[in-house]
Amino acid sequence: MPTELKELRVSNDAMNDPTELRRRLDEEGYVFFKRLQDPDKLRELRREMFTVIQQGGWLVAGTDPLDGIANIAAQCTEGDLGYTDVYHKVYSLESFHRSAHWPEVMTMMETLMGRPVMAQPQKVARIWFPKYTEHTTPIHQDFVHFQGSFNNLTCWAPVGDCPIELGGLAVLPGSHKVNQVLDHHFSLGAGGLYVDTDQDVKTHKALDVAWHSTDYEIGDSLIFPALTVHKALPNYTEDRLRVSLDNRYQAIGDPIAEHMLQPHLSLNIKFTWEDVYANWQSDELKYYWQAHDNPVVPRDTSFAEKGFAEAVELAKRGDPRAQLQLRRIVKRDPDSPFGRIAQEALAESGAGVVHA
Ligand SMILES: O=C(O)CCC(=O)C(=O)O
Ligand SMILES: [Fe+2]
Repeated sequence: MPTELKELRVSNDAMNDPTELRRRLDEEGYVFFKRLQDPDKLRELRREMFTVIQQGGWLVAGTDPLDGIANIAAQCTEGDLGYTDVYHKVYSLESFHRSAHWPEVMTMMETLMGRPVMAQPQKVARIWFPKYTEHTTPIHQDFVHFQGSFNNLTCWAPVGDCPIELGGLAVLPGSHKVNQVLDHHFSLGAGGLYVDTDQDVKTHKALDVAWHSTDYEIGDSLIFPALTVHKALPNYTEDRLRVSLDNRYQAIGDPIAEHMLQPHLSLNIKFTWEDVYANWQSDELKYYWQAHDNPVVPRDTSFAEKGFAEAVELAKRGDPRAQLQLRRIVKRDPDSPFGRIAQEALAESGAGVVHA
């Protein structure tokens, strides 16, 4: 463990003590469990996910998919044209969706919330290439992305062991006590928005703490509410792909943001639940959320719009990361309003539009 990182507090000792678990969640802004999820089930899921990933060309051909040995030449990430070609195949696995409903996870969520809970329809998997650290998930609060309610809980769990160098999740304990959505700025990496904690620590004492993480083992699960500040660590391995589950849970009856009713990464590309369900064996989990009457609230696009406006300004001033981001948007979606503005900004900066 690098010296600047501290170990996550393990809460297995309090697993059967809801009051104490909620106290820890309120106090520390996260709870972490060793082997909350069954390692055998996760290994089976790993085999299925990595087999699809290998068929998509992201693992070295002929290697054991369970080893997760990345084909570096295929490097790409969320937001890249081409990422969804493989991601959406993984996303269509029935077993992947089912894992978010495993009783061990649902029971823990109900214990923590003290109310009946629903897994939000939009499940998320993260597939992170090695030696691609510029695209590491930046410091953020989940609310800007998933919205709905501050009380929503995220459950993050690697699909396999995830030692520090493979780039697991790190949290700032107690940071949820800022009790507000912090300013988020343009960044590369999942979500594309980051909190400048160095800056914000001056106004928010709760941010003046050390990062906590761990050498995750298969089954370990980190659970935190929507305002807890967190980030991923860089994947510094030579050749290993990091894959993790990243699911959200809400109390039944709480509001849900409209985009969480859609498959992940379907805003810029047509990808429907019918596409997801094409090869499912069972109907049990199809549209399961329609049985609940959660108020649906519009997506607040202001966070993403602000990040984009910052990227445009930075790109015009020659910032290479912002220019890279705009090129990716142009490649993905040249004729959208964002795509057009991005093309203009790149032209104005003198940077080419090609070579994303
Ligand atoms: O796995 C990642 O890189 C990002 C995960 C994350 O930020 C989340 O679970 O909310
Ligand atoms: Fe997050």
